Amino acid sequence: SLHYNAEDGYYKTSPYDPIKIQNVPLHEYVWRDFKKWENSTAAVCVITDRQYTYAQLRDASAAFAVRLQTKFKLFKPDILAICLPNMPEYPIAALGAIEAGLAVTTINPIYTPDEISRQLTFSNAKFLVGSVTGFATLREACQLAGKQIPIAVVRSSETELLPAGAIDFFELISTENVRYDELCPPKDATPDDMVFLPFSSGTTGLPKGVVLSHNNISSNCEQIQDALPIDSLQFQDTLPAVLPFFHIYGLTVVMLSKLGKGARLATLPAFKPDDFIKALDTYKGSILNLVPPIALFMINHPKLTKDLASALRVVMSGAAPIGQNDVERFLQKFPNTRFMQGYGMTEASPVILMTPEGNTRYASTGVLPGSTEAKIVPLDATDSKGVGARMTGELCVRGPQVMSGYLNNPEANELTFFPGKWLRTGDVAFFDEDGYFYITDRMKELIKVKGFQVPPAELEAVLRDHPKVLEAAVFGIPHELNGEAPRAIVVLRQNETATAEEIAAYVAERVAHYKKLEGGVIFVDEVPKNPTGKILRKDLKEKYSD
Ligand code: 4UV
Repeated sequence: SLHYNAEDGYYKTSPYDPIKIQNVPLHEYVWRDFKKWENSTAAVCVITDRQYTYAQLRDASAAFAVRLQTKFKLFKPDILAICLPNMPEYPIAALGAIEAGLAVTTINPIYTPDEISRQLTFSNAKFLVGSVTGFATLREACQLAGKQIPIAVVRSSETELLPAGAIDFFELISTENVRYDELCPPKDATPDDMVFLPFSSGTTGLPKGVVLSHNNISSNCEQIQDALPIDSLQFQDTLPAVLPFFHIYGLTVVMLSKLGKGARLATLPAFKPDDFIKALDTYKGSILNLVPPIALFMINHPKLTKDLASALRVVMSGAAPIGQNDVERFLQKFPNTRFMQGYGMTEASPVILMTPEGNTRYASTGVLPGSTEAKIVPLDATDSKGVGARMTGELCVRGPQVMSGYLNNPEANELTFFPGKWLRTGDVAFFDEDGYFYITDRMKELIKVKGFQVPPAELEAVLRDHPKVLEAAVFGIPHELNGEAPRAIVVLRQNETATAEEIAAYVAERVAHYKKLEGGVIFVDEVPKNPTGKILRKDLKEKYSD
């Protein structure tokens, strides 16, 4: 319902009952009901079929926790980095580290050594978990960061060779000869301690460490469960886990909240059409979190018929806008599914909005989950007072899932919160008379490609390193399949010449492939800026989008 007070103006509260704050360590929360399904499958790899029951997953995590402490002397407040594609061992690494009292920073496994080294430096991680194929990249990243940290590597089978210099992850999770009583509970631990440190550029600038606590994440899991229609998450439902676990959507919504409910995660290391279809067909995927490009794939791919997805009951899209007509086309092809939408951001663990039971307002990203409040602050406002129904402005939220702030970054925190702990989303939205929210635009500079973050500031820094480039600015243009594509305008140094291909190739060598300048490079005489030197991003879009 809608409220008003002198300080906040108008603000909305959730239609759901408040959630219960859990106040327990996150691994205990995830395992709270584990007895109910201990012998059922928790995670299975769609490529190799290797799998773990809930009991095996939990025991392996605990074994990992013991060895992190006893073999590597890692304790609170040390940070462990995971740089893995989706696989059944991912939750073992994450929940084991948490049980040892550590916090976890999650790194995109397709990052370049440069990108990884920045996150290692910034997070000051003391231990790395990676894959066999990613090992060389991790070594290079450590070298770039000037770090010597142990790297444990997950082999995808017992026969896959361990690279020289790597630690065998399987040895660290072996339940043989492990003394669980040697595990020391972290000293002075509280449920408000950091448990995850994912990275997000937020409303401006370079990626920053987002401090998320045990209570932030468990609150969001509770909020998600309460807002899910009752029949949409059943015991041993299979969830094709294609959204990457390093991103908060995959981490909380797919991995942690579903492991807490006895679901079966069918993990996919990357999106490949045949593997994805196998997860739906052979593994009988029944609930599915996706991003809009995957929904488009499902609509358009001739091989993926309704019959192959016959087990599929519930689909939830998020991380980027999806068109109402695409939702309708999806439901025409898969009429036996329920289509839901979610909206969130890393800084909110992530869920901020979810469509409720029986929703047919497909243009809406939903209503507020339990214990969450929101207000709409007009873009031209001089204060931070919220306005009423159908008026647009910046969406601001608060609730138990909202981060305490970015790590070591008081300036960014100052910009990101309005007084009263209101998180500014950087998204433009309004709500209707029934409390349904609609995201209409993004005012922050962030570009989203296939739902992934592409911070313009990061690409601008890469471009500025090019010897021929004087200045550059990056913005997003619409892209039919991926949502957006990054485009650069570039000012060359005096007397230099270059081709657009040359500049784009330079960037492509240094960033993960979804950050490539797919939207092209345009040479200009100057970058539009305001008197204080800030890039006028609105002007960029208006002037150079065609
Ligand atoms: O920080 P981030 O990369 O976080 C995400 C989170 C997506 C989620 C989370 C929980 C869900 O249940 C779900 O369905 C999706 O992507 O990027 C945050 C920004 O992404 C845009 C918006 O600009 C956020 O500030 N965004 C996220 N979801 C939507 C969206 C959406 N449904 N519609 C439009 N934009």
